[in-house]
Amino acid sequence: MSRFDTYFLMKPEDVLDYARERLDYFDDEADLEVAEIGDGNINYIFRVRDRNSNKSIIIKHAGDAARISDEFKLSTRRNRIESSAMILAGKLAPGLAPRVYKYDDIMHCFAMEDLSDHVIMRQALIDHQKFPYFVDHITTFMVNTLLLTSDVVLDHKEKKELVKEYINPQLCEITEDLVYTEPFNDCNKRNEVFPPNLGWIEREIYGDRELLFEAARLKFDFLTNAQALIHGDLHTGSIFVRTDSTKVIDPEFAFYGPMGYDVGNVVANLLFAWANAYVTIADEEKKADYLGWLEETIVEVVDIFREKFLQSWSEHVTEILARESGFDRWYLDRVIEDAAGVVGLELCRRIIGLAHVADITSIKDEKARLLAERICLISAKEYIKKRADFTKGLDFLRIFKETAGSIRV
Ligand code: SR1
Ligand code: MG
Repeated sequence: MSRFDTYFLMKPEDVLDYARERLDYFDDEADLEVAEIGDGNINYIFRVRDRNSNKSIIIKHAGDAARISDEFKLSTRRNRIESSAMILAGKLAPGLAPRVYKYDDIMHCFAMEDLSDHVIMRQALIDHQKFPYFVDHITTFMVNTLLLTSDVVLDHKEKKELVKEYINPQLCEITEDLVYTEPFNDCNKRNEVFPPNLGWIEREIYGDRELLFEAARLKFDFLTNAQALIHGDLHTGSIFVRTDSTKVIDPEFAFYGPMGYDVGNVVANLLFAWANAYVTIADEEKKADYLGWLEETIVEVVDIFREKFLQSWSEHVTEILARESGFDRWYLDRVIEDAAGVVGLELCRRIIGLAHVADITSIKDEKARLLAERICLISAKEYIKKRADFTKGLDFLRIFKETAGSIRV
């Protein structure tokens, strides 16, 4: 009998014992230390390191509620989905997801590669760092994980088995509420609006019936379009970067949903970095240089995603009717249209809803933060309402830059 035969919420000392007893990773003589390093909204993340060899590992552990709020009661089994989605992503997109060493369905934790030599991309962008391989890596990750898990490539019965395996109702409900509903209708009274922006948001967002109608259409697409195994939370806080390396983490929201949800999340979170740099970098030369890199990155994420998607389609398509001439472009244009809608939703929800982003909340000057929020929200309305007009990378950038150039607060 071991105390790890029955689930309990582990404290750091328990994790040390767990690593000794249950992981076949450290030597018997290892001198282990542990630190809780998580700052996410949901789980507990521990790093266990052997002081002798400097070998280390990450243990991700699920509690029965989200860390951000006890209101979110969640099954501790959620990291089964997370660890298996991470393993699958590593197979489909080699090198772009951390290695998973073990999943424990009793203690509801899994052990994975320590990425201490990487940093979380959101903070790195706030610190104005550049990542020359990011576009290549993230577009490969998205094309491979999305297209290769879809009906275009997989046998339809095999795909339906995966739909079952990745059914993820509780985490999807969080997204349905926090991304698709509450930013447009504060029905659960959980929104956290920056006070100087409240009147504007009540009038221009909650009061815009056309916007609410389009958000409803997008919500029903998210609820019903089992297109591919999506990451489901692909923001810059879910991406670890080093100059020459990108690792996508945290696929706990994975399920069969619309491909555009992942693409839109990446683009929206690069736009948050743009808004941050636009209002915080004082030196004009530095500002132009960094905004220039972000702009190129945003445009290329869309354009290179398109290129690789069509290439991969031509290599991997198995579905007979999907081979019809022109169907690939028609399908891809729908993905990009969905992505534009999601850009708008993500821009709204990270400013209006419960879960904010540091790109915006770290802006200390009140007027500068208000300006950054308005750039995001005014353009968000266009991404959502006019999503059918978005095809290329420049379409995504243009609306944001035009908005920034035309508003004052
Ligand atoms: C209750 S969880 C809040 C947010 O954190 C996660 O990273 C997801 O983005 C979720 O919407
Ligand atoms: Mg996360």
